Amino acid sequence: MKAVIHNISIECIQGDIANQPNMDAVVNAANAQLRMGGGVAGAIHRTAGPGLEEESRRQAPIKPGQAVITGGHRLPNSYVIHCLGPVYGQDEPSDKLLADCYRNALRLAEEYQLKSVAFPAISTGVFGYPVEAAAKVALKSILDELTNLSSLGHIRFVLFRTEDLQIYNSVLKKLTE
Ligand code: AR6
Repeated sequence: MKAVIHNISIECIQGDIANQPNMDAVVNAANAQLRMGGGVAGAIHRTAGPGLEEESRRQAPIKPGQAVITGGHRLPNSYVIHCLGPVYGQDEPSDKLLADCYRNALRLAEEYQLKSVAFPAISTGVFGYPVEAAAKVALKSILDELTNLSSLGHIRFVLFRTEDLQIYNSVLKKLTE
């Protein structure tokens, strides 16, 4: 599904965050040390090559809710924005920390004057955040920021699983109609 609000398109698709050509940046669901890891971080680091870890670890450690930016190395994107999501039930308040990830990532994208950015469903894998609750926080925090954006024109959510895409689509529909 795709919604266009304030001239900014927000879409949800199913796919691999490490294979998003034509997006200026992809967002990494990182660990605090900005090392390779599994899930999204594994896919991004595998495709980007060792240069990404070399560059990113200089900015580590990061705290839940924080975002930092590096080059994209061998990814088809110029930049990677690394966010540390909250571990559900441990890093509190989880909803605020998850919203901080999206807000801080968008602010970095604006600072670098990016036109497009692709997000994964931060914290919904190893970190255990329930998908529907995470989708509400993610989409609401992005919709709330739209009036502060001037260079970004395209925001994409890349969901790995069919069920997660359905949940994101229905939350986006509810929040925008
Ligand atoms: N593309 C898009 N989404 C993906 C991909 C992919 N290639 N692979 C998994 N997902 P996770 P977290 C989905 O665990 O919960 C790492 O090991 C997945 O189905 O990557 O923030 C780091 O090193 C889930 O819905 O991120 C950290 O230690 C979502 O992406 C820790 O896990 C996020 O899953 C971060 O945990």
